[in-house]
Amino acid sequence: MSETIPNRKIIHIDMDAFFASVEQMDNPALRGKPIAVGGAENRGVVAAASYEARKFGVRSAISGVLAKKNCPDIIFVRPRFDRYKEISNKIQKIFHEYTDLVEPLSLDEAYLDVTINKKGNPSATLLAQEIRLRILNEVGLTASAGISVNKFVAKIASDFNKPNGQKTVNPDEVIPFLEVLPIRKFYGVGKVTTEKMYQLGIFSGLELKSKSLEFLEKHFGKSGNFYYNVVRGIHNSEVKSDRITKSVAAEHTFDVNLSSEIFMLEQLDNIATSLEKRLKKDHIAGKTITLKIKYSDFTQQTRSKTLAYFISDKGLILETVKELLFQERMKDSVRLLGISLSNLNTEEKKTVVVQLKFAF
Ligand code: DCP
Ligand code: CA
Ligand code: CA
Repeated sequence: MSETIPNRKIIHIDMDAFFASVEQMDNPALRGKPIAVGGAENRGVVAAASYEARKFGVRSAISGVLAKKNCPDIIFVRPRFDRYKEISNKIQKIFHEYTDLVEPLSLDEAYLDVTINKKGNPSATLLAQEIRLRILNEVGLTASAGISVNKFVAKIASDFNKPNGQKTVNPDEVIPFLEVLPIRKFYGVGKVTTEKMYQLGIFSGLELKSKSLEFLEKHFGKSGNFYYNVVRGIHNSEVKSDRITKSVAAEHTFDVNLSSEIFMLEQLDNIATSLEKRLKKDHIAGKTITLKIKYSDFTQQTRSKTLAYFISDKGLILETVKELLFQERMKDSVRLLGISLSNLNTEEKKTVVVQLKFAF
């Protein structure tokens, strides 16, 4: 096998009985009761069921009629999508305190790449624990998590200790984990494919692995290649972030306009200090330094320089800023100065993640 498995640390977080849990949180009368969100209308379908209702065989996607039949005490609740969206935003905010490599899959779940993270914590397992605790404390809901080397395994693992639990599949456990995994639990293998796999004598990962690439491509087309790889622990799909930080900036507007470069340098020193603080906190470095100047006549100017290497230290930032400051005379007295750093190392994640020591 010539392909290498990149050493990544991926967390998949999924909220427990999401819509139903929100309704039970907001309305104490519903707590501890079997409830179904949706399904009340004529021919309606259940969107979410509380864990109390699941004991009676009430699940999402079944009809309200069947839910009532399985569980006569079921309480139907009207969905409130705005509220779910609001809570979804709150959990996304928490995720972004750990990494900007966050890929939401739906309102209630997301992948996080924490190989490099803002807390500088090498243990993805501990990070997942911390994130789940914060969701509980700050939002009031439980979540489950899966932790592993790629999105595929993390996603499957988050279901293992649900609700309110988590599972880590360490790098050396990935292959045995997938070998004993029932084929219907492979993410991306739906009902129809599961049936087809059964027909071909494939019931677990081990049997899937025994099939050649040609065999799988013949029976499953393009997906054959996907199945062939994932069961070998190969899934290189990146966490596709919805917002990647492109630059970090700090600036200051003065009470009195400055006309002396000496005073400006003093101010730039302060600005560089707060910029450095933010860079260190988020473990960010950059190559391009930009000095922003707003004059008292409200015109604006920017001067930039790109280095061959990443910097985040105040001293190095100031060195370049000074150069930019003296490069050209000021047009007028100055009312605002700002420093920003772009061309960040966060945009080059592929080159920095390899060869990290694994402490899951
Ligand atoms: N949902 C929906 N229709 C479906 C499935 C789900 O509207 N057919 C909504 C309601 C769920 C939410 O999406 O609360 C999240 O879906 P999940 O599949 O993650 O299910 P739950 O969060 O409800 O339960 P679990 O604890 O198993 O994750
Ligand atoms: Ca969920
Ligand atoms: Ca989900």
